[in-house]
Amino acid sequence: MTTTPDAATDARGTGTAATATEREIAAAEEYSAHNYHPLPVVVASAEGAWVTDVEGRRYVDLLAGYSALNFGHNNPRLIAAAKAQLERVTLTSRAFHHDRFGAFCRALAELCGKDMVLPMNTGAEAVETAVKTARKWGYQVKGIPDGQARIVVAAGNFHGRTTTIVSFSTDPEARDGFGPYTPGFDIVPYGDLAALEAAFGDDTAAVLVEPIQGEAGVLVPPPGYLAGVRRLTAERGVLMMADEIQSGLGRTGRTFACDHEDVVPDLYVLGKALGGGVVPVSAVVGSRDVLGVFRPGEHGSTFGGNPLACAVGLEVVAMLSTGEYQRRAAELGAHLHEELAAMATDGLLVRVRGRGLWAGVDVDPARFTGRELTEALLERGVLAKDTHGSTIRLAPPLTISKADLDWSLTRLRDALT
Ligand code: IF1
Repeated sequence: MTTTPDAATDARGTGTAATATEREIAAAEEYSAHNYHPLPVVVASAEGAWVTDVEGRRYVDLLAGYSALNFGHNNPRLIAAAKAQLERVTLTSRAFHHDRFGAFCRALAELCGKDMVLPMNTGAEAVETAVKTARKWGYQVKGIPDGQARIVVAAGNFHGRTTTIVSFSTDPEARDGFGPYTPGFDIVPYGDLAALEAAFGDDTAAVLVEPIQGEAGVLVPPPGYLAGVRRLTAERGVLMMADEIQSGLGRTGRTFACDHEDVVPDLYVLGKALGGGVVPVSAVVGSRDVLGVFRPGEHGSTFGGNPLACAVGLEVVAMLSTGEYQRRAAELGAHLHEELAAMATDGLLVRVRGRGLWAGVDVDPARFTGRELTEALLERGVLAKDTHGSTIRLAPPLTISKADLDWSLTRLRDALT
């Protein structure tokens, strides 16, 4: 048999003929740290809600980069904004001003109804920024004795993977083996206002909370919880910091998940979709009396607020300011939840949670692990991601057509039957 040298040599150089998929997976296995266990699909290109693998097979993407791809793959407006900026200037560092920065910060502040923006890159960096803001504000404004500031967080949280952030994780996988841990955090059950109030002391600077917990399985808190957090924090002079990195920017059918309870936190923590799936863009957004605590040299990042990030982020904010994507997420989300509820009624699913185009679906652990279900979906042309146990999460791009959504739901029903 004649083969090309490429096809005859896999990444281990053992000379075994392999498919393009097998070769790529072998290379990843051999040359990358094993901190992920991806599904066995190798994506080569994508458009809208669809991705194509190296063998030419097509899949509907129901993960959408954990909501980073709210506007779909290769969104023409975002790609055009990025291309135009690529031809001009991509990086200046914050040592100099550049001509995309002010427009982006102003537009994002306006979208949030706030005064100021502190741009960073990844979600974890934005969360770290919020933690530093809370501490500095606690000392400078609230008068907490130096070094004593505390931040209340919720059990089951996911806020990122830095050493400080995993210090207040309750997930052994995320946390164990990475100590010593950063002190200064109090953990209370999610959705429990009495426990939150009991955790408040004179040294409490802030509450950090996901309005809907993603990693925990798209957990929607009891009605009134967010409004209660807002009321209690306001009463006690504590900052409310909402991690809307995954829940924000249209996903739940409103601009922010906090909007569902008419709650405006002191700080919005944003990421993922803010970069349109093109570049990493994150930010903390707040009022002048909170974000105004920073002085030059106290915080920053080489890449935060770079021209390319600002050009893409500005386009993202412009797209969100019409409300069109939020409406789509609300309408298609209602349809998604109706269809999932019907599957639950038919006994195919155990439980469904979520809001807008975002769902956490529990299956019978005796029938499937979440991983097994995502593998069955992969075979049927649908990409989804499991989370702990027998839960999968569904978060298609907000741009998905109803027909494509229905196509993937038919595949889900088939996989479950
Ligand atoms: C991974 C989860 C999703 C987040 C919230 C901050 C961050 C995230 C609410 C940090 C990141 C990601 C990261 C990704 C898996 C993923 C995730 F399952 F772990 F929880 F989306 F559901 N706040 N979430 O959801 O943002 O630093 O990653 O930009 O593999 O770690 P980042």
